[in-house]
Amino acid sequence: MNSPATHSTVPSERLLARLEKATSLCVLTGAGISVESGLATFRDPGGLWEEYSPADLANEAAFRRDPQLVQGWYQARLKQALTAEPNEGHLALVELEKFYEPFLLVTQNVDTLHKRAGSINMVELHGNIVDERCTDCSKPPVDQVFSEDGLRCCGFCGGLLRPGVVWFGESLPMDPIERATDAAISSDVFLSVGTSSIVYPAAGLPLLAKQNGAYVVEINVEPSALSYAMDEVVLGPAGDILPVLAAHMRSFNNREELERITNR
Ligand code: BJW
Ligand code: ZN
Repeated sequence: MNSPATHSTVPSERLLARLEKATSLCVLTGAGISVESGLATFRDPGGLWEEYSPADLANEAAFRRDPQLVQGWYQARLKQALTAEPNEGHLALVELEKFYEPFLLVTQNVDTLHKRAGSINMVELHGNIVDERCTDCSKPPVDQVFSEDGLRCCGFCGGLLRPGVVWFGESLPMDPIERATDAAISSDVFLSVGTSSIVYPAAGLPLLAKQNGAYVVEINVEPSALSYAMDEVVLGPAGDILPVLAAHMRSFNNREELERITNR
């Protein structure tokens, strides 16, 4: 039986010590990390699914039923994502990456903000909103055309264009989920950031990490569906908490480097 996770608004000394000792770090992010970039989450009040249910939008059957609605929704979100800028949380993860080998950032987000922030070792579990493809021939839309009712179609075969994201009931891309699973299993510390932890298989990653001995930490403004399974829950915005972790590792490494030089 798990002992209940420690809940605090600041990272514990234990977490900071674990980060100092760790060799491998795996970080899972969800929509919450992009809130401070001005993007909405899915399930929070005022979120992306307040008006429509996932069944209306994020699955293949819904797309076939009402392609206009789904294409329009994704075009609007694409515009928002490309206008948004990475925030302090995204940037702190870019810095944390430098202190660990191996490091893997596993994101469920489709907004491309991690990539634009400069994260290198990362996988997009649910694809991204920028890379579209044809539902019939799978080609990217080089020559987009419009149907009579205004739908965006493939210039090559006339098939409907769809976003390159993973909808409910669809398999996750093979390489990203394999890399994410390996990284979770071999991590010394696992951070689960800004996710409600209800969508699988992503939500299974912290559990896998925990079963394999990692110190598992949630960073979220409120408890998630998996808080009970965490070693520690840090309650606060990702854009406030992650920079504290990055700053700690920066000064720890500077101290180590100074000691190494002065002991020479
Ligand atoms: C802050 C903050 C701040 C706010 N700072 N935090 C096992 C058990 C049960 C079901 C399944 C299972 N395995 C598979 C399933 C089925 C299904 C599933 O999980 N269903 C559950 C909902 C019950 N999974 C799938 O279908 C997956 N495919 C699959 O498993 O394939 C194999 C298979 C095939 C056929 C049959 C069965 C299996 C695919 C899942 C695809 C998910 N796709 C979406 C849409 C992507 C496109 C798009 O963007 O439109 O991905 S759904 C949506 O949810 C999106 C997200 O990536 C994902 C997760 O959401 P996230 O990021 O957690 O956001 P929120 O809004 O839920 O939470 C935000 C959090 O942030 C909150 O906690 C806030 O508190 C917090 N927050 N401000 C820090 N400032
Ligand atoms: Zn086509």
